[in-house]
This record gives sequence, C-alpha cells and structure tokens, in this order.
Amino acid sequence: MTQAISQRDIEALWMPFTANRDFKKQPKTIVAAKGHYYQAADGRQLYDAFSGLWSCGLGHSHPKIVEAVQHQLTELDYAMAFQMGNDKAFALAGKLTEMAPAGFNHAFFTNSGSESVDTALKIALGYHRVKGEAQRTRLIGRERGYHGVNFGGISVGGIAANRQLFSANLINGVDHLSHTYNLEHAAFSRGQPEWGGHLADDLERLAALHGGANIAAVIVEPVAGSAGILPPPVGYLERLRELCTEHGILLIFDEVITAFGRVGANFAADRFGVMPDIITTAKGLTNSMIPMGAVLVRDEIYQTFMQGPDQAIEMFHGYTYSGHPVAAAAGLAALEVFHEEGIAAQAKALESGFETVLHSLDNHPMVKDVRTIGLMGAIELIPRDNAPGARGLEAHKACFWEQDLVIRNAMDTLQFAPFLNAKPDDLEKTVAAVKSVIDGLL
Ligand code: PXG
Ligand code: PLP
Repeated sequence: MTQAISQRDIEALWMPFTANRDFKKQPKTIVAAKGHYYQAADGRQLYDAFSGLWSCGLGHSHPKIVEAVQHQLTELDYAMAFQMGNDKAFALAGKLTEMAPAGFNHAFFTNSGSESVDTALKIALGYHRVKGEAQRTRLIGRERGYHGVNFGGISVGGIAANRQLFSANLINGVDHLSHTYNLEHAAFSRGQPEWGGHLADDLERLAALHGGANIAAVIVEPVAGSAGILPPPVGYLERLRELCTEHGILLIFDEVITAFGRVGANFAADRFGVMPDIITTAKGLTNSMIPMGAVLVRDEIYQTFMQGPDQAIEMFHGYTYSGHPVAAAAGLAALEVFHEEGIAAQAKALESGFETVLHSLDNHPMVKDVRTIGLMGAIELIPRDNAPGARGLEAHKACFWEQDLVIRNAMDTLQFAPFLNAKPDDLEKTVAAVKSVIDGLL
C-alpha cells in the first residue's frame, strides 16, 4: 500500500532539474503507472503525454518487459562485466546491431544517455589516436544541443544554463556550430524547415579556423530535443555529413531521444537517410524500465581498436553496470515488443494527425511558435514580461492539477512526446486540455 510521504522525506530529496523550493510547496508525486496513465499520490489517474521522459514509448509497465525482468532476477542478478560477459548482454548487442543501420555491427553498453555521450566522445578521440592521427583532438557540438550532464556532454552541449556553473572546468578544445532555429524564416514548422540547410557550412568555418585535420568529431542531435524540438532544416544533415567526410571528422548522432521509433523509424539516421559514424542511445532501449544506454559504432571504428597484442585491453573504459543482465533482459524484451507490435510504423502513422492537432494552436494569442516532427512537438508560449519561464511552469502545473495531464515545460516551451502507440483521440484530448490551460493563463 502507498504510504503518505512525509515532509521530511520530501525535504531529504534533492531533485534533479527541478525548482526544489517551488516544487516542495505542492509536491507532484507519482506512485504507480500502467499503459498510458500515471497514478498520483492522491489517487488520480493522469494521462502521460511525455512517454515518461521521451522514453517509455511503448507504454508504462509493458507486461512483456515486466515479465522478462522478473524472470531475469531469478536467473542472474549480476555478473562482473570486465573480462567476463553475460548471455543477455551478448544477445542484446546482437539484436540491437541487427536493427541498426547497415555497418553498425558493434555496441558498447552504458547506463544512461549522458554516459553514452561521454563514451562516444572517448571512442572518437581514441580512434584517431590509435589510427596515428593523434592531432585530431578538437570536438564540435552545437548551440542549443543537449548531450547529457557529464563533463564531456556539457562541454559539447549548447544549453547555457547547464554549463554556466561549471564554465571554467569544461573540457578543452571544443567549439559549437550555430543552432538551426530561426523564427523569422521557419516559424510554425511542420517536419523539416525548408530554410536553414546552409547553416551546416558553419563547420567549414571551424575547419578553416582550426584546420580540419585537428578535429576529431562533430556531435549533434538529429532533431534537437531538450532545447525545444528543433528539427534539422532540409539538406542540413546531408551537408554536415559531406563536410565531415571531406575533413576526416567523425560524425556522431546523439539519438538518445530519436532512436526506437520517436521519429517513425528505428533511428533518425534511417528517417533522414544520413549515416553518422557513431550513434548514442539510451531511454527507449529498455523502454526506461531499467536504466541502460548503448553506443553503436561503424565496423571500421571497432576494427581500428582491435590491434596490438591480443592480451592487451583495447580501450580502457567501461562501467560496473555495462551490459547489466537485468537491463539487458529489459532491452531484449523492449526491442521484441518494438518489432512485434510494429511500433515504428504505428508512430509514423500517427505523425500527421499529431502535427495537425498541435498546429491547431498556431493562431492562439499566447503562442509564439509551434514545431513538430515525428512524435515530438513543442508549443512555445510568449514569455511573460520580466519573468521568463513563469508561464511555462504554470501551464505545466495547471495541466497536472486541473487537467490530469503530464506534459513537460522547458522554460516557456511546452513539449509533447506522445506514446508511439497513442490513440489518436488521446492526442486530441491532450491538445484540448492544453488549450483550456493556456486560455486561462495571464
Ligand atoms: N542526449 C540526448 C539527446 C538527450 O536527450 C541525454 C543525452 C542524456 O541522457 P540521460 O539518460 O543521462 O538523462 C539526453 C536526455 C528534456 C530532457 O527536458 C531530456 C533529457 C534529459 C533531461 C531533460 O527534454 N534527455
Ligand atoms: N485526460 C486528459 C487530460 C487527456 O489529455 C487524455 C488524453 O490525452 C486523457 C484523459 C485520455 O483519455 P482516454 O484514454 O480515456 O481516451
């Protein structure tokens, strides 16, 4: 049975990415979840319009994944991950690389998106060094990029608030491409904006400045997620790929959000038809039931590391929980469900309805912009004078308390990540609920 949560316990938890003092005045606490609904501590059922945190696209507590995890716990709880392996980790690596774009036949396991990003950056730096191009040390991210919160990730990341407390200690040798958002040329975009492909040429500027032969890797989200859903302009990713190839730079797609159906395909690389060299994943890999991430690399990268004496460890990197058997069992079951239920196709089929319903708010007087691609959507509200973020947070709270609806806000941008198997009716109800909330905002 659910116990009432004491004020002391609430005070004891330092909450992540949360306005702790504001939250603790009126805590929003979830005690259970099933399918498309959360249950709050006060017993209310809330519709989840954010799939967990972009991450439970198949629905909460999917019975097949629950069963796989329960069974795994009775078979093997944990086994040392170094110089030993477990059956589920191998099976998941096989399954994951099978569904990945051609040529991505090797996976390194982590426990989160942040760890996947730092692992990918280390692989890129190590790859060039092993290849005899040790001068390739520079890393390039993008303004408004989110790559998790570890030191590598915030260094290549481009969200100022996530960097500013740590600005003196970010890793050296990092530059940022300009972001691709432009309200004047690409407002109320549906899918990829027509304007902005040329912004990829910013890489040419950085290559000219530093010498392309000194750059190890470029990392971008194929669709910027956390910063408010910024789809890539037409031609942008293609041009970035072209320039990376020309300069011998590795291209990393951070697909922590976009992999496993979120843009109506296995990977965003498949949807956009642009192949990176490294792909980072997490979230949907286990449908978030157990924390896990994975880094996929092209064969040539893996093979480059496989040199020197056989008994030598090729890459001094790994986590206690890399390929944890319970996480891997969850991943195997989640990917099975993903294929059996045709989740990528379901998401693809929902895209145009989602686009239509979200863009029904384009002309709302409180709305500055609306952006959609795949099952990712943003409604950017006009900020209140002298109080940026206040309207967004109020909308989030009103959805929770008055509409029994969970959405996410990043400052004044309301974000939506519907279930990949959502019911079209529920998408309409979600937007109707949001409309009634923003109608009432001051
Ligand atoms: N890369 C990307 C592209 C992400 O979206 C991470 C890395 C880090 O993953 P972990 O598992 O370490 O959190 C993410 C995570 C938001 C939001 O508001 C999104 C994430 C995390 C926190 C907030 O959209 N995505
Ligand atoms: N309640 C709210 C506020 C919703 O936004 C939604 C769907 O989006 C629902 C409930 C779901 O309703 P149902 O699953 O009964 O169709």
